[in-house]
Amino acid sequence: MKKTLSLKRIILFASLLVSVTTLKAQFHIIPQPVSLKAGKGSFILAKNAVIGVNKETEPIGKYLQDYLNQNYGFQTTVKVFEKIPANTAIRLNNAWSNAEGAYTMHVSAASVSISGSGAGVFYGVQTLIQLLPTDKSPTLKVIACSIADQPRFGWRGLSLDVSRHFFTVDEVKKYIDVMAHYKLNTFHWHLTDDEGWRIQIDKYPRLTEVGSKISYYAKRGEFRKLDNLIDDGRDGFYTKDEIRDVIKYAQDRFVTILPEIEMPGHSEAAIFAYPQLGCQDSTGAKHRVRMLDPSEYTFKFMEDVLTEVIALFPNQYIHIGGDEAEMVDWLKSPTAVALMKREHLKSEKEVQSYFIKRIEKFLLSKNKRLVGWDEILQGGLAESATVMSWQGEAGGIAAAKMHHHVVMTPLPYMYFDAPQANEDLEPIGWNPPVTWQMVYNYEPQSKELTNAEAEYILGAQGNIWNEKVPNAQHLQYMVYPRALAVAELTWSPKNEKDLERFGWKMKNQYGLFKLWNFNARLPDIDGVDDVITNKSRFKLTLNYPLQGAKVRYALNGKMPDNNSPSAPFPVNINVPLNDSIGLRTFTTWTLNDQHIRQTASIKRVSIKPAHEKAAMLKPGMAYEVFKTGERDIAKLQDEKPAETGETNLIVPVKPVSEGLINWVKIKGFIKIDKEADYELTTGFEVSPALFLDEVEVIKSGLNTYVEPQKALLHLKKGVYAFSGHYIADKANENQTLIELKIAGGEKLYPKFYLMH
Ligand code: TNX
Repeated sequence: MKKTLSLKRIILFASLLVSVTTLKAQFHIIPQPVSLKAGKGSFILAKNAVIGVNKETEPIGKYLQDYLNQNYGFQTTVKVFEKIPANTAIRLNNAWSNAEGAYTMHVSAASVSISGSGAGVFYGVQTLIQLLPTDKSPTLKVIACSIADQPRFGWRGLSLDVSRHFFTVDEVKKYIDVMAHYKLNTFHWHLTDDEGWRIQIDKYPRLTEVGSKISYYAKRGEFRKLDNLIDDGRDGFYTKDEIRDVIKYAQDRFVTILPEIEMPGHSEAAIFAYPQLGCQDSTGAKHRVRMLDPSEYTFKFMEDVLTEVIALFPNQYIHIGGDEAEMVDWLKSPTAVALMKREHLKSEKEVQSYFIKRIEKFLLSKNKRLVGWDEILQGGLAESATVMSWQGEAGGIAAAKMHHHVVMTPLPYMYFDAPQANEDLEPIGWNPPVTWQMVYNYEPQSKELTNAEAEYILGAQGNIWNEKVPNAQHLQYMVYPRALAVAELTWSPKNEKDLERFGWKMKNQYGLFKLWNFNARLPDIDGVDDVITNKSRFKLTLNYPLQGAKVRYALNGKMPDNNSPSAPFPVNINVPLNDSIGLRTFTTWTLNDQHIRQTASIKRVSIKPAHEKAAMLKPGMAYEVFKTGERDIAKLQDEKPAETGETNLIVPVKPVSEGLINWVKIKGFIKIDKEADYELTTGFEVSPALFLDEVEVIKSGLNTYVEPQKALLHLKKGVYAFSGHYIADKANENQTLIELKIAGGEKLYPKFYLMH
């Protein structure tokens, strides 16, 4: 009896497992839909299928028709109906919905039906596109399912800096295209900056005649050396017709364009074209003159420019920059000094505030709303301004508390000009690295806000600055796959966040990237971690999620390259280990000859059990908390801890006041009941220092997403003394300090193995 029951249980458990894994294996939709249920069977989309539409959804039907044609060579027909007959293969129904962007989708063996308001139907089509196979077969199989979906935030943004590097209309369209595939809806177009003015303005033709040819002038020695750029720059600008064309293209994809015209700083190109705009008495013509003089000429000029910008862009928002203004220049400008006197402005910050407020007033008179970087808070925030918080979250939080709308785009999480893995192995970028995991874990509605204040957060946005981006392929490499994390964190419900599932879904996007010829950065090889081990033979299995990828590896040698011998995955490495070896890998896949480099070191140590007996110990570990300004842990030797206690894992710490830090020291034993191979890691994003039998097994201070590390230890029955330390901060308050599992097996519960 007992036997049959457990057998039944096993079968039940196994079938549960199967359904979970098949569900996983089929639905890798990004962003994660609000609700998703698997159906029975699948729908076969034929080459000549009919797409039934209403008048309202006809453009979306045509979009889908084009997509199927371009990517699969299908010849579908779009038919307009008042009421679409139920036997139509694909039905795009215009339906009332109370949430912008909401849709439902039902895929049965017979048909696909998508309903929603305009944007909603478009998003349903994007979900359908993600469910299509990515190889070009004569029929396309779509797994049956029911989806109800809608976005969490209205602002799901991605920026593009076309000043530091100019991108052509086609390159910009491709960028918008892929944004739309992931339901991102706001394209922030950074059109002007020091290194180039990129938008035609009829009233001031020199802005483009001169201001868009900065690299030409730099080469002739007439503009400063562009040594902040990785290349010599790329000249170019968009005519008004081209801009209208891009706006239309974006509208067809339910993407709003936010144009940015920088002021009063970052204006070197404009000043180079019209020197009268610059600060009269700045650091001298040979140096950078990037500050606008707050003169009547400048205000008139900028209002004229904005008038033409407003006439082009339908967006209710206009971004006027406002970041990194070198305001000290104003203290030397007779215009600014006179202005301060006339308007009773006490500091250069108040001049900036005056500047922005005047521009805001102008925009409001044209029924437009001002967006600016968080520096516009300095000297007093303009009354109706929306703040883009980039220097961390502080500006955004302050603005939301003042009941201003906010778009969160904070450093480091939303900055895609940072390398996405180990900086020594990645192309040059602004440091430190920002991994997709860091992007994904970002939460736009800070805990510091009340629910009512959090309502002022419109959403979040990923930014890319292109000083170090020499072409469109590299742009795609930098922005993706990280932008997929922005898509999910701005669209999906907060409680649907799942880092592991997202990581898995992300790897399943490469079929689409290949189909679109889109150069997203390739995933890393699984298992290339720094390892500390006490074993004398080391066996490592390297796995890669993309079929047909090649890996080349070397042990203790040079970095392999295109010419090194390659092996298909999985790669098994089995080596005797005396001291330590270095592993270097080089991965290529079919896309654009991109390659990913990774390194790891494997080090042998010896670890002995302690003399203590488990029976004499208490469960949990001991901790001490020091509240101090001292960053060097060694200097805390003689200090008395502010708090002590014991815990099963999470050490409770209260926040410290400005300038102080919480140092945490932990101590105890790990109790091993069964001799086996164990894996010890940490769940901390920035790792603690961990010692086992006084041997350092986890190094402190490493970003574990960038430098993954683990200890692989053969442990006998007994207890092992451990100690560790780390700085407790917001980032690690909910993460697990010590994670122990049987190698390749299940995780163990800390309350069963931690002793002191
Ligand atoms: C700061 S992010 C800037 C950009 C630069 C970036 C990197 C922001 C609002 N301003 O103009 O490209 O640093 O140099």
